[in-house]
Amino acid sequence: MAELAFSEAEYRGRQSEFLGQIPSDSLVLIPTNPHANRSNDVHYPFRASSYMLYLCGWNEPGAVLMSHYDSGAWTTSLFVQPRDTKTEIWEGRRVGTEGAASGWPIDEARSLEDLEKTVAEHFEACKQIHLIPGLNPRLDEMVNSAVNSKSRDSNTKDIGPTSLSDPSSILDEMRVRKSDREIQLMQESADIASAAHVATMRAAYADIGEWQVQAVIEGHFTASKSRWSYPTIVGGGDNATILHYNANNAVIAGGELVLVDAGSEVEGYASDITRTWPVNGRFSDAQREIYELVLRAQMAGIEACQAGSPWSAMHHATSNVLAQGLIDLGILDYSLEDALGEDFDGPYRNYFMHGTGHLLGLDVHDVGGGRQGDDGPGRELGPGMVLTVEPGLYFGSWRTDVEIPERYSGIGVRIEDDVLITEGGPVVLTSDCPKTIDEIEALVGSDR
Ligand SMILES: [Mn+2]
Repeated sequence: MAELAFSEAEYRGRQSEFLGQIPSDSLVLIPTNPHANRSNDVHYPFRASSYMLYLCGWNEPGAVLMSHYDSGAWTTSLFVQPRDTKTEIWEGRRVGTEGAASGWPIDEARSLEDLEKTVAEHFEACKQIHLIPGLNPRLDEMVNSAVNSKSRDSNTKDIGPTSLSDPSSILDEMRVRKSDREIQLMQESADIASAAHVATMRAAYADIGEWQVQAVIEGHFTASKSRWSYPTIVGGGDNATILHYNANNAVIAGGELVLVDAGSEVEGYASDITRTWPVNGRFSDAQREIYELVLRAQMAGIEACQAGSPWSAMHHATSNVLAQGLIDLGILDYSLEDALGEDFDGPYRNYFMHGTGHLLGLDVHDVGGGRQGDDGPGRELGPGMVLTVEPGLYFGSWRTDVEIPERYSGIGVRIEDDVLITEGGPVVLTSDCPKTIDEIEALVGSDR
């Protein structure tokens, strides 16, 4: 096989676990992402769909993975861009059908030029189509018209597909628990991101630009043959109180905190780290009070990441610490019970507006859900799951919806680590990234 992220046996095992849950009178179609257009004739860097990476590791645009059942077994075909020297001179070398057939964990490789004809032939032999929609408009259209058409053949001879479904929930469930090799790749991604955060702390100084912090982070990703797994957030001062801030174009004054939320990816697997620190290397008393509270909440959240606990356990653990801390600092004038409110939706949420974490994997907000729902405590945590623990407190001076205490106005703090659930307790994959006040004060600006 080509230099793929996983062994052929691991890819084949995933395919058979997946197809084992699909009725044999089905045709299965898994397209990858298109090569997205940026403007005019320029494209964004290509990133394959996570399902395609998961099932066979194919990393070129436009491909379609097709499985059909025949003579007692599933056959999996991959439709790929064929070799084409004139196009390759401009766009880069292609693996092509022969390369795909010999190097990838599939039964046969075909040219995308034959996709429509081949798929149409297979329609006749199947009753159900399982397609991940929204990725390949031409395929969506073909499949919809095949399922909806009332042809003479389908009316009189009962030929052709009659139902269409999206198989992604089966794959999502499989992706929730990571294999040993997946965990290894996620550890590599966590190590790169940890080192990148350390590098930015070392390189910081008063009046540094948010974009310069971003450059150090992303420069480290690139130098490590990695790239970001989501757009880097660098928010100085008040900008840290905007959860998905990414303008990254303001100067961070000495005395202000900067919140850096950035992660890399390795073979498609994401890391996701947030650190918050003073650009001049010294926490003020007010900053220290909020930071220590968020850190205590985060440690309590990590401790709650135990196999067998409900998903909601870590959110409840962080919420308890934050609400009590807000009372102790005089920010909330309530009993703990009232500050937490019914269903953990009380006034402490004025300053902590998001969830405590999410699953992490091939997607940064990974599939498989898990969050606390209206009707229960959410997914049970189990070995092999990787999730983030990321409480925060935000006191945007610009807020008009709630009262912002003067002492803490303009402070936003979030601390985020990536945690692997094991039978022996939580393992912090991002533990190489310092987060205590002493460690941070020693690091920030130490390159200068
Ligand atoms: Mn996150």
